Amino acid sequence: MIVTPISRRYRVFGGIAALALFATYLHVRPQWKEAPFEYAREYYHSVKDYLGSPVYNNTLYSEGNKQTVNQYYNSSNPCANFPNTDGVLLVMKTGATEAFDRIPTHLLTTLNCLPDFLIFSDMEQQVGPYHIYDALAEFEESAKAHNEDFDLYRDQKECPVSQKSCVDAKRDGQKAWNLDKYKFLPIMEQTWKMRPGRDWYIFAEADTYVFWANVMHWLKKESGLNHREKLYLGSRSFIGGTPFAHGGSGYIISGTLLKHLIEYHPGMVKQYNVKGAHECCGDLMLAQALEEYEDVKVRQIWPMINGEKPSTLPYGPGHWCEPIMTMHHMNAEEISSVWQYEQTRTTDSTLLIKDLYEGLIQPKMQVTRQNWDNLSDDVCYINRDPHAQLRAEGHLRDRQKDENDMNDVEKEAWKSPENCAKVCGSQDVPDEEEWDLHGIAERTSNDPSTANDTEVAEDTSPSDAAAREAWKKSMNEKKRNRSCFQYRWHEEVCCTAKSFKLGAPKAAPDEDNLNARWTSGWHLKGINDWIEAMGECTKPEWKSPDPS
Ligand SMILES: *[C@@H]1O[C@H](CO)[C@@H](O)[C@H](O)[C@H]1NC(C)=O
Ligand SMILES: *[C@@H]1O[C@H](CO)[C@@H](O)[C@H](O)[C@H]1NC(C)=O
Ligand SMILES: *[C@@H]1O[C@H](CO)[C@@H](O)[C@H](O)[C@H]1NC(C)=O
Ligand SMILES: CC(=O)N[C@H]1CO[C@H](CO)[C@@H](O)[C@@H]1O
Repeated sequence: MIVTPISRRYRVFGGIAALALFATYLHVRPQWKEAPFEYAREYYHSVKDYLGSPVYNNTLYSEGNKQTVNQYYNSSNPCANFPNTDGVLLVMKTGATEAFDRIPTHLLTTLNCLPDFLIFSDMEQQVGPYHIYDALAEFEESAKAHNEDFDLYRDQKECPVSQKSCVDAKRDGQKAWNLDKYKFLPIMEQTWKMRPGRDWYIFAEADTYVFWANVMHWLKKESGLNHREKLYLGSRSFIGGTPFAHGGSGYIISGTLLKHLIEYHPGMVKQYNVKGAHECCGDLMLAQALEEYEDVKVRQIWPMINGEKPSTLPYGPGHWCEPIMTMHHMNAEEISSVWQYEQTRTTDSTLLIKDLYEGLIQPKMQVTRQNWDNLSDDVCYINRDPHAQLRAEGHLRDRQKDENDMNDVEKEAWKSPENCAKVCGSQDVPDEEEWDLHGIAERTSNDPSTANDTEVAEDTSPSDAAAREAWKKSMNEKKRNRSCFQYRWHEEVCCTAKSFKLGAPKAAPDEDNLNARWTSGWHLKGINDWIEAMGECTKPEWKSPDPS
């Protein structure tokens, strides 16, 4: 065959093209295997680039948080400050009845920036380009067959319309919970099969929010932990004396521990699948398996791994300079807000619990809210009348202050929301403007509760700056030592809290019965005094895991 110059050119071109294709294949192949979601993500990003850089008013921005969040939300490059998550895999657990309510918001926020993750449910499902795996697919038929807990598993496969329509018609949320516990150990097994050999595995639920910058920084820089050790970290709870990492808060397992648990004990998952029918909870069973087979117990890293959300977190002592790594009970809207907050902070410093308060909660604080429960229930004041005592809820009755320890304000606190509000006020310390040095001496000698400070006052002369300084220090200590920040009043039960939290609305009573209305109030002066006395957090208080 005669080779014309043109066909030669084609052949050279073809050769080069083939080589280029092959090289591209070699380059891309590991990503296919490792990161099945990379494609969708890049497509998404290229489409967004094409659409331009959307910049919006930041809906979180308000008078109260101008210092901490930006006025505008530049949503064009959401993953720019996202940490490198090499070696770490997120495994999210959900249920078929809730997946479509919960998963999409994750995909639009944090999961959008993770190169790889796994989502497990109790049915195989598809959300757009993302696959949700059935954690129970390999569960033995014999263990499922006569187990009522699997009714939902069977029913939802039969559902001819959307899961939500089938569930709404039955209104039986308990069934999803009953099925949930069986997923934990099969998820461990399938995760190791599908994504073996990662350094760390982070397990979360569909209502858990993960603060990735803090998690990665802690794991790699601050924790001093080695993924080659067998580690199980989380927020520790107990059931029947057994410690376990609370599932909803999220928990962390080292790759080495997961490998040992799955590879070295072949019958383990099967054994626990059967055992599940007699246990309450999957997170507890996981802890039992880790202890039984690997002799590993959970190590406590609460409050970094946290079971609350921004509106229920008890801000105050012990919840301030600590960095936050996870939150729980987050609905879709809350997940989106916290993500938006992360995206629009004015700083990239470590996100502390205090920052959540300043960015998201402080702007919502006001003196009182009606039909509101701020979750005040640390110390209670209830009418001593036996009938009133009987009416009050048991756990609140148990938290009553001993009458002999009450001051006059506390004795009257149950009578009305206004009386209840005064309890926190009785812990106030005078403002600096109010205490000239004579005032200091006077107060000290008249007020037995400040007996500690007598020494300070004794050698006080009106010009003594040092004494003033010492007094100030002691006032600051008092501000920090406050044990009453807010109150809640309802049906002659007054309770106060030793932390401050926003809480949630309560239904208004049917008739206009003021007594039955929930009233909540915040002692803003006390809260702000405490915050001021705490000062800046000089450094993040990372928690070292308690020894197991
Ligand atoms: C942004 O907020 C300002 C007021 O702060 C308002 O006047 C303006 O209409 C808002 N823009 C958009 C696009 O919503
Ligand atoms: C938004 O961010 C993108 C990418 O980070 C940047 O190119 C663009 O200039 C920003 N837009 C505004 C208005 O700041
Ligand atoms: C702080 O409060 C505790 C208990 O309420 C009390 O025992 C202690 O003396 C207080 N310390 C100061 C400096 O007021
Ligand atoms: C909304 C909410 O969590 N309310 C709680 C308020 O506090 C009482 C007493 O502790 C609880 O029973 C409620 O569940």
